[in-house]
Amino acid sequence: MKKEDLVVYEIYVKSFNDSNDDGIGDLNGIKEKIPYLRKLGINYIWLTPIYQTPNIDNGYDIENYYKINPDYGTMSDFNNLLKEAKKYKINIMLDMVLNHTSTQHHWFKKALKGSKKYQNYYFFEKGKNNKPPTNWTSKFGGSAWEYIKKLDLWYLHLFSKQQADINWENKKLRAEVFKIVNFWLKKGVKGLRFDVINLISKPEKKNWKNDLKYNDGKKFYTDGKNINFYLKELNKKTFSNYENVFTVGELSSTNLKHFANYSNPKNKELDMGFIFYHLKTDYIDNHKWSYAPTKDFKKFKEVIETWQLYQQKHNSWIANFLSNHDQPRHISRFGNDKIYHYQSATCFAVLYIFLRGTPFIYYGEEIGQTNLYNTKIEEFNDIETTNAYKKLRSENKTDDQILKIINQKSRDNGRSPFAWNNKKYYGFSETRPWLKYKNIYNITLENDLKNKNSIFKFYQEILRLRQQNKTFKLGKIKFIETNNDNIFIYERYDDQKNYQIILNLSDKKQNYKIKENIKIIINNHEKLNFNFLNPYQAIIVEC
Ligand code: TEU
Ligand code: CA
Repeated sequence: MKKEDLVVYEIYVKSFNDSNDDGIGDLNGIKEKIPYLRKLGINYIWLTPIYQTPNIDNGYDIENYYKINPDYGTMSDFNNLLKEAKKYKINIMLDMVLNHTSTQHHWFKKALKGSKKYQNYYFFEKGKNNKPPTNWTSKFGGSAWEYIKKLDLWYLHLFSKQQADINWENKKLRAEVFKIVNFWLKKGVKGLRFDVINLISKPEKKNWKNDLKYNDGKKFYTDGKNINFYLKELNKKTFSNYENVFTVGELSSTNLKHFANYSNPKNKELDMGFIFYHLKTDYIDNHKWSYAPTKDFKKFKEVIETWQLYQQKHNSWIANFLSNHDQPRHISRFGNDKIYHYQSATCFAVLYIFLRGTPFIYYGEEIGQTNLYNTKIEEFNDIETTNAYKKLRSENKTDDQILKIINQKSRDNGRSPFAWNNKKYYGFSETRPWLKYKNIYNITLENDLKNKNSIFKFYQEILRLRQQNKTFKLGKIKFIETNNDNIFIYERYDDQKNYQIILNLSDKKQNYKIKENIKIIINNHEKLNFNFLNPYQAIIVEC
C-alpha cells in the first residue's frame, strides 16, 4: 500500500457502537461494524485514544499508555479487533498523545512526590514574584501553569491542568515515548496519528519568556526549535522499522513551510498532516467562541487553494477532512442539514474527497449526522466547552446568548452516538448513551438506506471512483477562478485524464455555464442544466 491509497475513517470510540449496553461505545462494538466499514469503502480506521485515562478530556489525558481503557474493553478485545479488521483488509491507526500525559500518570505522581528525575519528565519551574513563570495561556482557558504548593513549583499544561506537558528535551523521556510507540507497532498497528505533535518542542528551560504580543505563548512552542530533530528521531526509532506504517501529524497553527518539511518524504518525518485554517474561517476576529451569523466561502476557498498548491509544489501531502472530533458537523456548519440534507452532505463530501491528499472521513458524516441543537447548557460535556461557558458567563453574557454560541461551536457537536437505526437509542445502545443526542431530523443509517437518495451509497460511489482512478490519487491539482464566492471548481489531471470538480456551496441556484458534450461522472442532482448549478450541486466531469 502507498500513502495515496489510504482512505481513513475516524471513529470517536466512545460514540460509535456500544456492545455491552452501558451507554459507552467500545472495541467490540467497533468489531461488529467492520463489515459495514468495508462496505463503505475505507481501508484504515483511526481510533481516538483507547488507553487508560481519568477521562477529563475523553482519553486525550493518558494515565497508562500500555493499558486499554476498561470502558472500551480489554487488551484481548483490542487484539481481536486487529484480527477482524485484517480479515477485511482494514488497518488500524492509533492516536498517540505524546505532548502531555494525564496528571494521574505514574511519572507525574512521582514528580509530585518530589522525584527530580520525574520532575524532569515535565516542566516544573519556579514562579516569578508569586506569579507563574510566563503569561502563557492554556488552549482550554486560563493560565498554562499550575502551582504546586508543597514543591513551590509550577508545571506547564498547554491543555487542561490535568494534562501536563512532557519534556522532550529529556532523552530518558524520549526513550520512554519510543518504547510506547513500538509496543503498539509490534502488535500490528499500521497507522499512527500524532496529537498536536508540532507543539512538543518547548524553548530551552532557561528561556521561558512572557509573550508580550499575543499573551498566549504560542509562538514559543509551535513548530519549536528541535521539532524536526524529534520527529526524525521518532521516525528512525519507531515506525520506520515496520513495513507499511503510515503517520499523520495533527499540526496545530503551523505554517506552509513547516508543514511542507514535516510531510516531505525526503525528510523522513511524517507521511502527512492535518491543518485547520479552513475550519477557522467562521471564527470572528480569530475568536472561536463567537457566533458566526453567515457563511463566507471566499476565505474558505482561498485557504484550501493556497495550501493545496503550496504542498503540491513542495511534494508534501495533506490529510483532507471537514469534520473530526474537535469540530462541529460540517453539514450543519457549511451546508444545510434541514432543507438540503442529501445535497449538502454529498456536495461537501465531493469537495474534500477529490482534493490532492488523503481523505479522512469522520464517523456519521456518511449519513449526514448533524450538530446537537441542545436546549440546555447542562447537556454539554466537553471540557473545552464547559470552560468556555464559564469564561463567557464571566463576561456577563446570558445563558441564551451562550447557548447560541456553543451550539454552533462546541466539540460535542461532533461526538454524538452514531444513529444506526430507528430504535430508542438509535441502535447505538440499549441504555441511555453517555451524551444526549436528540437527532432532531431523525437521521439514521436505516432511514438513509431506504431513501431514494442515500448519502451512504453516494459515499460508496465516490470512494470507489477515487480508489480506481490514478488521476485522483496522484494527479495534479489546479483551481479555476470564478467571480462567484459560492462556486468552487478545481481540476485533477495527469498525462492521460482531466477531471473537473464543480461545486455550488450555497443553497441558491448559481449561474454557471457548463460546456456541452462533456462526460458526466458524478452528479448529486437528478438533472443537469447547462446554464446554472442547483443548490449544493456537485458534479465531476471528464474533459
Ligand atoms: O486537539 C488539539 C487542539 O488544539 C484542539 O484543542 C483544537 O484546536 C480545538 O479543539 C479547537 O477549538 C487535540 C485533540 O484532537 C483534542 O481532542 C484534545 O483535546 C487536544 O489535542 C489535547 O490532547
Ligand atoms: Ca460499552
